[in-house]
Formats: sequence, structure tokens, C-alpha cells
Amino acid sequence: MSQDPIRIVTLQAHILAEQARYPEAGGTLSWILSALSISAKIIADKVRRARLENVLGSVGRENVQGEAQQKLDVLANDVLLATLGGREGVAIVASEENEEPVILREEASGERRYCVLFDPLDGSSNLDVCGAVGTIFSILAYDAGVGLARDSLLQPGARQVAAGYVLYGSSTVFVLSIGHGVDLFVLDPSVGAFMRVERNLRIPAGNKVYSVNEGNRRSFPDGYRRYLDWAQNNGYSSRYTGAMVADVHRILLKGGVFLYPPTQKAPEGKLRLMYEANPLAMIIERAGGKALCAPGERLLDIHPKAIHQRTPVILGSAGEVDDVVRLIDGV
Ligand code: P6P
Repeated sequence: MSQDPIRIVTLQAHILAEQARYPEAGGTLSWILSALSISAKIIADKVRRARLENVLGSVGRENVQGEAQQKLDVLANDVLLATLGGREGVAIVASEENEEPVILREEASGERRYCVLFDPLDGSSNLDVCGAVGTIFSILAYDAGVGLARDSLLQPGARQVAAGYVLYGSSTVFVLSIGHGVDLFVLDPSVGAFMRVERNLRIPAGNKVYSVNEGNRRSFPDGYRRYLDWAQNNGYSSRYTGAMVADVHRILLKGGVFLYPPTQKAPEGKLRLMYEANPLAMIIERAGGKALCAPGERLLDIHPKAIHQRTPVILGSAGEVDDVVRLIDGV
């Protein structure tokens, strides 16, 4: 983790500096990232004022995932659709909260266009108890030539042009990877700008912490239970918030391993591949960690068949992931 020398670099300045590395870049991706930045500031304000403005709680219906939709899920989703919709370079938007992707511009254009996928408010069930929540986003190149416009979305996570998340915790942080490396920004509310505080983050090589919902232990495959027994016999601690974005952020900064194994209720895994697992897996890999869907299967290599498909997840420090695989394989 290389700390910034005493310089003031905003997220906007960072995005433009990254764009300048690619002389052929026309600025379309920069505009999209700028839309995500302003969305994050608006959502952060709504999250922090939610109880004061009485927008906590559910809207009384389920989303496409069969989960109770929170009022702030809808608000955050609307903010992202409104800011991204205004960006010429966005061809398609796909959200956890929308059953169908929103096709904004499907014709080919001189400028490259992109697909933006997101979970607008991951972990929103934590809102009522002032727990951490976040926005997770994934950006893919749009291909006007491939069959139906929506087929452009079904690309492996390794093809993400950019990926990242915003965590609305004790501070509001923006974690971003554009092509290489991982950089960390913190919102300065007095200035209204995300300030870069870490460049080229590297995940610690190991840490005796695992993050899993142990309430599902009985329905985990044997190998995962074998790993948990081994970890508990070797002095590991458990940390789990119920918001993947918060659990993964801790692991990015402190090391450890996050697991969401297959369960009887979710034999394919619970977490959504396209807009939860893929972007977070790219962040972890680019920080030097590992991200698998099963022993020996790299998560970013999955060829998606459906926008809302789910996957098991094992990600974190490379050594910690290796230990999980070793115990699952019964070595
Ligand atoms: P469980 C939140 O709903 C989420 O999608 C992830 O952010 C989180 O890691 C997981 O589900 C929590 O699921 O079954 O442990 O409540």
C-alpha cells in the first residue's frame, strides 16, 4: 500500500490522469466514472440523512431477487439511472433492482460505448441499524455488433474495463480499478470531493480472519466445514457484517478471506456474479489477492449465461484462499 506523497489528488484528477495514459481515449469512460462519483455523493447524503427524512424501511415489495426492497434501494437505483442516463457513452445499464437491463443507446457510434452494471445499495438490510452499506459497479465495453444489445452484458469478469465500489461507512470511500492497480479515495464532505489517500493498494499476504455467515454452516459442503474447523483450531477470528462490500473492504485493507459457499437454499451460491462478485473479485486480484468460485476455478473466468446469475465466492489474501482450497480438497 503506497501512501500518496503530500499532494492533493481528487478522484476527478485521477480519472483524467488515467485517461491521459491512453492517447486514443476520447473521455467517454472518464465521463461515466464522473457520473458514478456524483452518484456516490448523492447516495451518501441520502444514506446519512435516511432516518431524519424517514426513508428507512422497505417499500413493501420484493425485487427481482426475491428480497424485500428497501426505500433507499429504490432511491439509490434512481440516482444511478438518472446520472448514467445522461452520459452519451452509456449504451446499457443493468441493476440488481431491475429485472431487465435498460437499453439507452444501442446503435453503433464513433465513440466507444459502455455497459454499466451495479448493485445500487449492497447490504441495504443494514440501513435500519446504521450498518455499513455500499454501491458496487462494473463497466464493460459495449459491442453494437453482437446479436441483441443485452448480449454485450454477458462477458466474463476478466473483461471488465473498470470496476469498484463505494462504501458508506464511518467515512465514504471510493475504491477503483481502471485497467490496472487499485486506488482508494475518501470523500471530504467539507469540500465535496473524493480525495486520493492510497495508490496501488496491495492486500496483506495473510491474516487469521475469515468472513462467512456461519448460520449456514450445516448446509455448507463438507470441505467448507472442514476449513472452518481448521481455522477455529488455528486461532482465526470471524468478522461478518452481512454486506459483502464492507466485508471485502476490510479484507482488502487488513487481509483474510471472504466466503459465500453453496448452501442447500442457494446451491449455485447467493451472491450475484455480474455486479457483486465480478467487480469485487477484480479489485482483490488487482491488489494481489485471489478470487475463486470453487477450488481451481477463477471467478473472473466464468462465462455468464444470465444477468442475475449467482455464484459461490472464495476471495481474499492469496495464502488464505489457498488454505481454504487445501482444506476443501482434503489435503
Ligand atoms: P446472508 C446482501 O444482501 C448480500 O447480497 C451481500 O452483500 C452479503 O454478503 C450477503 O448478501 C449476505 O447474505 O445470507 O449472509 O444474509
